[in-house]
Amino acid sequence: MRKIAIMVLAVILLGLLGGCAGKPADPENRAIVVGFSQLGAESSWRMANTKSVEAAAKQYGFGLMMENANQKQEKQIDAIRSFIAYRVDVIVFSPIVETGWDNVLNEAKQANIPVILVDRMIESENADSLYTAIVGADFYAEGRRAGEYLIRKADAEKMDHVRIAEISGTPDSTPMRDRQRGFQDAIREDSRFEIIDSISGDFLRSKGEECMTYLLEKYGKDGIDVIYSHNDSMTLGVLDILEKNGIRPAKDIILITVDGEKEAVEALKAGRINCVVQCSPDLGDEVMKLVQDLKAGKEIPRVTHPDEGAFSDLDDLTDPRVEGF
Ligand code: GYE
Repeated sequence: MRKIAIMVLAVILLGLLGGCAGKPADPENRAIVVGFSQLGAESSWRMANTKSVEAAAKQYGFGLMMENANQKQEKQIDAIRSFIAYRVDVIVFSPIVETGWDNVLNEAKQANIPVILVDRMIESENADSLYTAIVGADFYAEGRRAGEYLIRKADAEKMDHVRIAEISGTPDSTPMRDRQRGFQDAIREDSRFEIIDSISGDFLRSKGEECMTYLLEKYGKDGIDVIYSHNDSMTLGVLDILEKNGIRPAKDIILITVDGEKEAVEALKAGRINCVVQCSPDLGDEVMKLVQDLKAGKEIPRVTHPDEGAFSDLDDLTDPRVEGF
């Protein structure tokens, strides 16, 4: 109860503040309250994504109740239940893993509160009826881009046997599953490539360090040609370990990473990473636009993907569009 009271106060304050800064908030929107369950704060991508949602809610003049789940599914379920109890207008949430949402999303459905997924997907036999729309990246395409880069790189370097170690994201999460699948599909037909190992680093920098230490102990520096890492945070951890061990990243071992945060793009430009596959965290504006349209009774698209590409040492890195978030 106390928590709800605090959230209500926060929403009122946010609404008031929203009216003061930047573009004037639409007074029509003042009454709309969005409940946002963010999954955690595990990476720069996630922090940028949180900021994007907060800024967009403010811009649209919506009240925003935000709860951060610190990587715990139970906490996300609790947050969604509190949004239902408060009777927010729309629930926006970024599911940490794909499965296990049926009960709570059915409760939202019973309460007639629409759900918009942001960033990640859910898996359920009834998925179609459990959410109205999703705004998030096409992770399968990102995985393919990583694989396609590697094919070009192997051609350029005339490599004939390429041993790849994959450091994957949170098990059972959409980016982990689809970045893996896309990458595998892209290189599958090419017999030069062998994925020698795949271990989870949970999208965390500290675990990226642990994974790289483990991989070096197991295979030695000459036993690995490529690290394919599912996000920049883990890759930055990998860089630390390689450099500590006197191994030249991007030269002795090819590094492919996903996200495009500033530190990774700088490392790419400095020749310490080979390829950065972009994943945009700026999803807030699109989400709030959908909230507004939904509340206005308009049809909204079921799936929205941001435009994304990839930057690599085989491209012109002086192009001003090569920039991180
Ligand atoms: O790549 C990673 C974050 O779901 C796209 O989650 C997101 C991923 C992102 O922790 O850095």
